[in-house]
Amino acid sequence: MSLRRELIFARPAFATHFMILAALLLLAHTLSARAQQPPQQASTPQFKIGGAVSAPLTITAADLKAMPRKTVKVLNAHNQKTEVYEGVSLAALLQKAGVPQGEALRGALMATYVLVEASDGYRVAFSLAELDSGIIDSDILVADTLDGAPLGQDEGPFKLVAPHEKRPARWVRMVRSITVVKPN
Ligand SMILES: Nc1nc2c(c(=O)[nH]1)N[C@H]1C(S)=C(S)[C@@H](COP(=O)(O)O)O[C@H]1N2
Ligand SMILES: [Mo]
Repeated sequence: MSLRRELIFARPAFATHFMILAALLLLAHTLSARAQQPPQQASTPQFKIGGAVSAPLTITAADLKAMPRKTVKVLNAHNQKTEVYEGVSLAALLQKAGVPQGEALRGALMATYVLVEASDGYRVAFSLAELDSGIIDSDILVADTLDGAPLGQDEGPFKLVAPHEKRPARWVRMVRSITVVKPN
């Protein structure tokens, strides 16, 4: 260490001032970085469709209302109630994101699957083939209403419903994202 540096840092007052200055600079930097961030999006209800798709999408509640609507009447095996869900078919949403359908669904796409994730971390998979109308008539839909009313906080705003399954285990409450996954 040079004599000059030793002299400077040997003086406690200088070291203290130096540290206060450094702390202030850090604080100023943090505040300005925060100010530059875009404001938090007001939580408009939405979910994402992404992964191996040609046109990743963010679907809002309004987008869903504007798409062709489908209604299913189904017995919920859990509560033994007949429920009417309304929403948009999952196949139609995937088509909007550019997922190949019909004759174009071949080769590696036959092993490609759709991961539906909820805000509580629950995840469910469907293969693309079981959502393709050229292979099977799927009635799986992303619903936004139950018995005519918007879905509540613990279920919605979006709920994936697979009406023909015996247990509602692949029904996904609070859908947050739909990701197309092509395995290696
Ligand atoms: N988001 C989310 N959806 C979910 C689950 C979950 O834990 N989280 N559990 C699943 C299972 S295993 C079942 S049987 C049904 C239960 O539905 P219910 O809780 O609405 O009766 O929801 C399915 N959907
Ligand atoms: Mo379950």
